[in-house]
Amino acid sequence: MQTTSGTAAARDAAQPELRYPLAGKRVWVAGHRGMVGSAIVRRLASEGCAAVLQAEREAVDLRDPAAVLAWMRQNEPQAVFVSAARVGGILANDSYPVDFLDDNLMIAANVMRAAHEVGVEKLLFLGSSCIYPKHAPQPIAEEALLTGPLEPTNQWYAVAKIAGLKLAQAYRRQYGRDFISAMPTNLYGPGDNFDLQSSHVIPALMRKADAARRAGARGLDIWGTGQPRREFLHVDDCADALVHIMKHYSEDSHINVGSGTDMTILELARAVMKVVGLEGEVRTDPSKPDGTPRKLMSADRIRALGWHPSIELNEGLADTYRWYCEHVVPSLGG
Ligand code: GFB
Repeated sequence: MQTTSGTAAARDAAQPELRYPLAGKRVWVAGHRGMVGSAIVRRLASEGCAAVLQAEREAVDLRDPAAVLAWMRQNEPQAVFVSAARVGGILANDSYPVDFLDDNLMIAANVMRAAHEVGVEKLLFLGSSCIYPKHAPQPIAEEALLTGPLEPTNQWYAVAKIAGLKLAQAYRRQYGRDFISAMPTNLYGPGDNFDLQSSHVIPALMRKADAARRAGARGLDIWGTGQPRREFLHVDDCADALVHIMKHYSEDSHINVGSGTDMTILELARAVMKVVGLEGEVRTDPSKPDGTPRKLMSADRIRALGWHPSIELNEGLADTYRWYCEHVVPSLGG
């Protein structure tokens, strides 16, 4: 039976303090063309912002400090979502270490320095669950940061994201800036990258399964052993969480953004086959890297802040597949 204090605690968790309302604010979504940035722009439509600012890539290269500062001075954002990043799946991370380390360091440093100089009121920096040690205890709490060696395939990206979250903390500590960081788990959804060499696992498996079904083939080829476990979150759930964090969270520590459950890549492959309508077996390829064995993040902190995901994996996969069929398949001539 629920106690009175339990009821009060549940109510407090459901209604966290509104620390930073976005209504009436000029909000910049850095990286608005990406999967996460475009989802944040969609989500902000119901927040009553004065403006949702978007910097086109041709107009400002976020790796160029002078260009970022000039754009910020001209556009005067009050709040910033740093969702711009060079991202990719396991193979891209492993193949282009300079791009993943250098681009992401530059983006984090330039956007935060300019935000400080123009007096941005609140900034949310986005990282990734790969910041945690390869063998962190599961589910991974925020405190596990820097307690052990990283997964080698994505250490370059992870180091850049760790530097970014530390930089946000440093601005908070040295200058009192309200800069915070969120670490989303593996994301998927409309707007994802479906290129087989550089994508994450969900778009890759969806594309391969769709091509096999259209060709009348059976079975799905996956990389690795199929045994690694991953936690997946639909990008619209992620955007909802990020807006929630922007409004309700103002702490030194970064905060995890996840669904709270994980599955093996083999289970994921079967779920994708079902959504796509492909019959047959899943064929593994142990010559390809598995990466981190497991990275389920603790969702305790974000749950305590009153946020829960609402999109089930099968529903999210179906939504993503519809988007793929509508937006990507035609360009493949399929
Ligand atoms: O999504 P993914 O590329 O990234 O791979 P990570 C997840 C798992 O799926 C790995 C397996 O064990 C892959 O071996 N997998 C199976 C496949 N088939 C495929 C396939 O066809 N394509 C791909 N891509 N994977 C990334 C990091 O790690 O996660 C990034 O490299 C970032 O830096 C991102 O942190 C969230 O989960 O292994």
